[in-house]
Amino acid sequence: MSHRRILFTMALMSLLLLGLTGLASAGIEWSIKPITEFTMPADNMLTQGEVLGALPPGWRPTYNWETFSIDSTNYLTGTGSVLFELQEQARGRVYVDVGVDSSRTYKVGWITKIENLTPREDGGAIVWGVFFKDGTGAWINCTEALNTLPSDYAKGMEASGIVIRTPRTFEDGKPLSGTTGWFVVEITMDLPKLAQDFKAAGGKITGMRFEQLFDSGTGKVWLDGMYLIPVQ
Ligand SMILES: [Ca+2]
Repeated sequence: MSHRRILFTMALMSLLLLGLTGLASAGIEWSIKPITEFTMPADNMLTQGEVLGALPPGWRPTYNWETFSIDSTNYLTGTGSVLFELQEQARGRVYVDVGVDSSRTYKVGWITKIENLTPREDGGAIVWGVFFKDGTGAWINCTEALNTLPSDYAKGMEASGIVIRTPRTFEDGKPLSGTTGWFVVEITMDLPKLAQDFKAAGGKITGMRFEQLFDSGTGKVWLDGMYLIPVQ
């Protein structure tokens, strides 16, 4: 193959890659941004997404987050937040399960903040994740699904079996740590597109699980509220 031919082939491959990336983008997107005030969306589907003097019944704390307190002095919405205090390399999470309309795009959000959060040094992190149920009610294997898609498909989110989570580390190579003000984490999911791209059994996504996970370390995490809203 001549030098010129090789260059042409490389250019063509680049174009093909760009084309594929464009076609397969935006099934799932995420963001983290600081906030100083927040109004719970009126169309929040998580009717138990607000902390009103007790743990919302739909929230399921597990691992070391089974121990928590209601904080009625630190919050942006409702009348309080849930505070998790972690000692000695503890691991904790809260998850919520919901049934969804497979034809919609949804946005899930967590209102949260941290204090003196110190992830364990060998890969500890605080992350936010989503799980998808297919048309048969089984959890979709996100690792297998992402393996068939362009590497930037999930915008840096990482699959781990049946869950796909925000990155464990950011541009500086470090996990979120220390003390912050309130911030909101949002993940937007185009369910028809994801069902197609993930080759969901039954051709659709019928349910989701949302989790906030700290794995693992010490410090404090507040969860002020959660919401799920249809978009478009
Ligand atoms: Ca609240």
